[in-house]
Amino acid sequence: MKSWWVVVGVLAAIGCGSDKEPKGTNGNGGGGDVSAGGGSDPGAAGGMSAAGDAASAGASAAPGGAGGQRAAAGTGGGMSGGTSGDPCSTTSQGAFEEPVSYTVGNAAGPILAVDLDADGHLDLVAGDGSSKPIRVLMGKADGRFTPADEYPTTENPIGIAVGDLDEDGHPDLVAANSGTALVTVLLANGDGTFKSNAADYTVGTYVNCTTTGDFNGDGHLDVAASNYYSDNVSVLLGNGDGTLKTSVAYEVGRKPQAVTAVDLNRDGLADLAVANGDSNTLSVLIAKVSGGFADPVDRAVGTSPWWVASADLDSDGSPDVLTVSPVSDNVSVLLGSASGSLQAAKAYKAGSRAYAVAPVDLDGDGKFDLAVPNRGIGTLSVLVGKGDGSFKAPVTHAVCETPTSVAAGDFNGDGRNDLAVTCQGDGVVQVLLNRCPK
Ligand SMILES: [Ca+2]
Ligand SMILES: [Ca+2]
Ligand SMILES: [Ca+2]
Ligand SMILES: [Ca+2]
Repeated sequence: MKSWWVVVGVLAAIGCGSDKEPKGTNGNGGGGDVSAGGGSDPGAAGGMSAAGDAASAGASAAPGGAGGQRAAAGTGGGMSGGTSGDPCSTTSQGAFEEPVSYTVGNAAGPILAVDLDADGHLDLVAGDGSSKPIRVLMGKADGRFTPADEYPTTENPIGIAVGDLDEDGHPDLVAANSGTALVTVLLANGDGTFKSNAADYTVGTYVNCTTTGDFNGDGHLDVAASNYYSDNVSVLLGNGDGTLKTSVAYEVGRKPQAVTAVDLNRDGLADLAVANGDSNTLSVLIAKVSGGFADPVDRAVGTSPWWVASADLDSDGSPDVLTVSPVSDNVSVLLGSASGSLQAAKAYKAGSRAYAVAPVDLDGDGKFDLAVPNRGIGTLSVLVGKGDGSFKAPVTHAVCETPTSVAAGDFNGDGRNDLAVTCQGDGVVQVLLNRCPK
């Protein structure tokens, strides 16, 4: 049996990371993605995303958050207040409460918000680019979280995704382990803990991101993962019992950094959108009814795209796609159409070394806004959405020094979307509760 809310709510939730540096920047690791084997900069990255894929289940993502189960994404920030364009300009101290920090790994990049124990409160899942565990923080009614519990994967889980792979109604986790060319499936017990028999599946070299969706339309969730050094994505069809078939590789652009599942042509089969870090493109792979995928169609986006997300930004029923560039410091928005093709990207400025993007309604007007952590300057940019797929100039909020990823959802159940930001180096996730007026 399939738990519908899981399918609708968290199908494409992903959190990805990479310890590669985007070309053209000189971050901690000294730039360049040329260091084989990884490791120069534990962290770069991460992101979050999510809202979108409701499309895979035939529904369109709603920008609102309150619902609880969806893993929307967001951003947030600290204490700047009141400038024109601020989503909460009527408050004197800004949109968010003082951040509350929770310890996770030093190389924490990816983060997801999902209700693991079905208690109505979103929980947080954080990956780690420098060690083995995934960390799980259980949400409480007041928007606070328990200290992290650790679940081992094989090595450097810099990408994470959720989905009910064994169809027991509980969202399970998939980790992309960059250090081992493996994805790990952690099956959930439904109370926030995971079974001890985690299973590993071979994918490509330096797998950095993973996502779930039903690509072949058999009703069972499948897994896809992007392989940085293999220039492809691996697709592992699900058997419905928590196990996966042997991976099949599909070529994409150079150095894929992130992948998300989204049903772009709304035929009931989840498709793939892949950010190619070294091609400066987005590859779209439309799933075929006969199995597999059509050849990729590429669209130019910002330089060294680092993250990909999807949501129906203009509420026309067709999912749209976003990438973020830490070199161009902007978000590329590609609006979808009923046929599944994407329009040319429009760029929206974010901040220095924009690292991830989360579409989420932060000001409560029912329209998607964008939350973007800026790793270069320790800020989060909020781009208020106009509802037609375009966005206002960013409002900047101060957060931790090196924010790399963001997840969103209504953590405290007050009907407003809150944010969780991972802080690389600080080894924490900052939770920012939204206090915009309703
Ligand atoms: Ca929960
Ligand atoms: Ca399937
Ligand atoms: Ca499709
Ligand atoms: Ca909004």
